[in-house]
This record gives sequence, structure tokens and C-alpha cells, in this order.
Amino acid sequence: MKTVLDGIFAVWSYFASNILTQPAYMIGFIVLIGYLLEKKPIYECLAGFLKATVGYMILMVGSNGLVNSFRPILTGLKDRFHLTATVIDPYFGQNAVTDGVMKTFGRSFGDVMILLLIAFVFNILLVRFSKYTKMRAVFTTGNVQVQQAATGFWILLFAIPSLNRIEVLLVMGVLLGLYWAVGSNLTIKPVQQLTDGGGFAVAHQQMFGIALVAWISDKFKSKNEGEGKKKAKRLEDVELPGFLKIFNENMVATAILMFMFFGIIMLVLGKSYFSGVYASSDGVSGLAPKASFFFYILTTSLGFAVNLAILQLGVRTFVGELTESFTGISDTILPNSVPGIDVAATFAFGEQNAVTIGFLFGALGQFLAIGALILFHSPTIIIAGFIPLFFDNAVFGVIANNRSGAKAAMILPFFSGIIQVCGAALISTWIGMSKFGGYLGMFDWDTLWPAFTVILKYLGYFGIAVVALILIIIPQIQYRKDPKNYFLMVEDYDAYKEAKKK
Ligand code: ASC
Repeated sequence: MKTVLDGIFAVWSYFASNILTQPAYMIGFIVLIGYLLEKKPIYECLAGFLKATVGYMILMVGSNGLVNSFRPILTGLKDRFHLTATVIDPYFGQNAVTDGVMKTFGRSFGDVMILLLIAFVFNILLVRFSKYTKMRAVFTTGNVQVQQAATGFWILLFAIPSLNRIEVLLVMGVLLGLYWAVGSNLTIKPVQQLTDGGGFAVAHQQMFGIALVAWISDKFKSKNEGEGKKKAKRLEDVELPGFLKIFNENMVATAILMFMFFGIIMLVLGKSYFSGVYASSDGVSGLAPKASFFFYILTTSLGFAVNLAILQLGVRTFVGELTESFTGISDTILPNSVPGIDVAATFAFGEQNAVTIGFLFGALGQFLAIGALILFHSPTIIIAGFIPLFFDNAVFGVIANNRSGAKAAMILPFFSGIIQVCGAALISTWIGMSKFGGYLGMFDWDTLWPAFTVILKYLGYFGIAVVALILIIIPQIQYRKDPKNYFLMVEDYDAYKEAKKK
């Protein structure tokens, strides 16, 4: 018996570390399974696998390019001004858990793979029984699952320290599995509307945020587009006068705005800071001796537009394959389901300038909130991390613009920026993570999870049931609002649109 279990676990570990947590292969694998289930010839299945994997790898080149060039600039503020501060960034958060969980709780977290197994299988079961659970999305973004598992582990130990190893695994497996299934399910409607039936959901770290932004945007719209009033302007409808016309071209707009934004930050950091980076990175990054600082800033800033274009190319490469092949899965083993994928996939849809606008207004909100923390001598100072700043607020910008126009695409990311900083400062101080220099810091983990932490801390074991129940009820409410079309939305989007017209 023991050797059988060991064998199963060895197979799972191999799968989890090589495929599930490497989303490019995970997406490729899903495409492969989908086409096999559609009984396509094997060479076509293989071609689909390759195209999807390569497409996803291209997306990651863009996404990592953005993170690697702009994260050091934002965190540079911390070194340059010798701040003791907590960086909100998923990787800093993960390091803080690794570093601090032993010192804080006398425990270490070695069971990540088992946890992923429990939560992932649970997510699939919830979707398999969608008839009862009303959950329609499978969370496939393994790299963020690992980060969420780490932070979830800390939160749980903080709230209920008496849990033993097995109990921690079970509770987290259930709560995370539910959060993945319910959260990505919440994004289905806004994402289907954005992509005109793209056939996927978001599986990331701001899923409740996306649902909230969609809901508030619709309120904006009904207020602004009521009887007798003009339709609110989308970013793409704004006609700029004179020379401002050049902003209508997305690449030009991104280049100019990022040059101003990062130009200011880089000037504040100063030339000698980047020369220091060059020396300490052995010339891999930073400003080479004798190189022009102006052109260094220009090249760095234009890199934003370059990486964004790469990212979008990657999305366009794999999304078609994914949509087409997934019918193989949703017609057979998982009826009425869609795959949940990285939030970056939404950036290839809708108005491109909304990505930039969302990011910049989020930054404005974050910087104001950080200023307020400093001004009021908060015990924890937050440093903006690029990942929450960009990936959360850009998708909020895109969704808000798609549903109700330019105004919402500015206002909502602005408030999101404030919420991200204040929420992260509060929760990371309370649970004791701020001392270790990092917190996950993505929107859901600055809002929803702090609320769950309060429930778990004050209600203990009973709190676990309360949190699970809250999550279970959400898709039931969604379903009851429109039972006739709820599953049609993922089964056949064109038929869904027809039905809604009537
Ligand atoms: C995250 C994280 C990343 C990025 C990436 C965005 O939360 O950990 O590496 O966002 O998934 O494409």
C-alpha cells in the first residue's frame, strides 16, 4: 500500500514540478489533451501542443521582460533612500514566507506539492460537478498557485496556530481550491464580454478585483448612459486634437507616457545609482561607464512598449489553440467549463491604451498612499512592486474601459492603487510579514484575504466553515441571477449573445 502511494506521489511530483507550475507546458498539455479527446490525428495534436507552448513562452518573454526591467527601478527607491520597507511583490512575498515562517511560528512549509495536489484535484472536482456547484473554471496558473499557497500557509498559522501538519494541508487544500474555482468563475462573464467569447477565464491574483471592477463599471455606465444622455466615451472613441493625435497610436502613447513616468523615477534615483547597478551586476544591467544617461532612460522606457507588444503576440499565438482544443475537454470530461489562465492574456484584447492608462492611474494611487504612510508615520512603509502595480491595475483599466469607458478606466485603477498599498500595509503588519521585507500584495490579497484572516482569527475552526460557505454561496448567487444563460455563456457564446438580445 505504502509503495503504491509513494508511486502515485512520485508521478504527481513530476507532473507538478515540470508541468503544472510551468504554465507554458500546462497550457500546451491542456491543448494536447483537448485535441486527443477530439480524436484529431496525432500530428495535429502535437502541432497544437507546440504552438500553444511556444505562444505561452512568448507571453512570458514579454511578461518577464517587463518585470525584470521595471521591478529594480521601483525597488531601487528603497535602497537609494535607505528605507526599511515592505515590497509588495509576489516573489518578495514568497521569500518573506521562506525566510520568516520558521522564525515566527517555528514551522516550515515543505508540503507545497501535496497541497497543490489536494487543491487542484478539489478544483477539478468542483467543476466536474458544476451542475451542483455552479463553478465553471479550472485554475491552471501554477506559478501563482505556489505563491498563494505560501501566503495562505502563513495566514492560517497566524489565525489558528494549533493546527497540525495534516490539518493545515486539508484546510488550505479546501480553502485554496475553493478560492481558485470561485474566483476564476467570477471572471468568466467580464472576460467573455471583453474577448467576445474567447473561451477562457482569468486565474490569477485579482479575480475578485476583476468582478468588483466589472460591477462598479456597470453602475457607472447606468448612471452616465441613462435616458437622454450620450454614451460614455471609451478610450478608443476619445478624439484628441492637434498633435495629441499621436496618442491614439498605442505604441507611441505607451512610449511617451513611460518615458515621462520612468524618466522621473530614474532621475530621482540618479545616474550614480545606475552606475552602481552596473558595477554590482557585472555589467549585466545598469548604466555602463561613459554611456549616455539620457539614452539609457530612453531605451529602458521604450522597452515597456517592446515587451507589451511581445506579450500580446504570445497571447494571440496560444489563445486560438486553447479555445479550439478546450471543446474536447468541455464536451467530455468537464462539461460547461473553461480554463482559467494568466491575467496577461486579457491585455491582448480591448483597447490597448487602457493597459497603460490603468497602470499609470494605479501608480498615482499607490504613490499617494505611500506618501500618506510616510506622512503619518505608519509602522510599515510599503514600496510599490511592479507586479501588483501593473498586472492588477492594467486589467482593471481594460475591463473598466470595455464596460463603461475612459473615466472608469482612470478612476477605478486609481482607487485600486490606494487600496493595494493600505490593504497590504495593514495585513502585512498585523500578521507579522512586514518585518521580513515582502508581502504578496496583489489585489485579492490586500482585500479579500485580509477579510478572511479576520474571520479565521476570531472564529477559529468555525471560521474555516464560514469562509468556505461564503465561497460556496457566491457561484450559487451568480447562477440564480440568470439560470437560463449561466452555462450557455461558456458553452456557446454566440447563442448566449442572441439569447441576451431578446
Ligand atoms: C504574478 C506572478 C508573475 C506575474 C505573471 C504575469 O502574480 O507571480 O510572475 O504575475 O503571472 O504574467
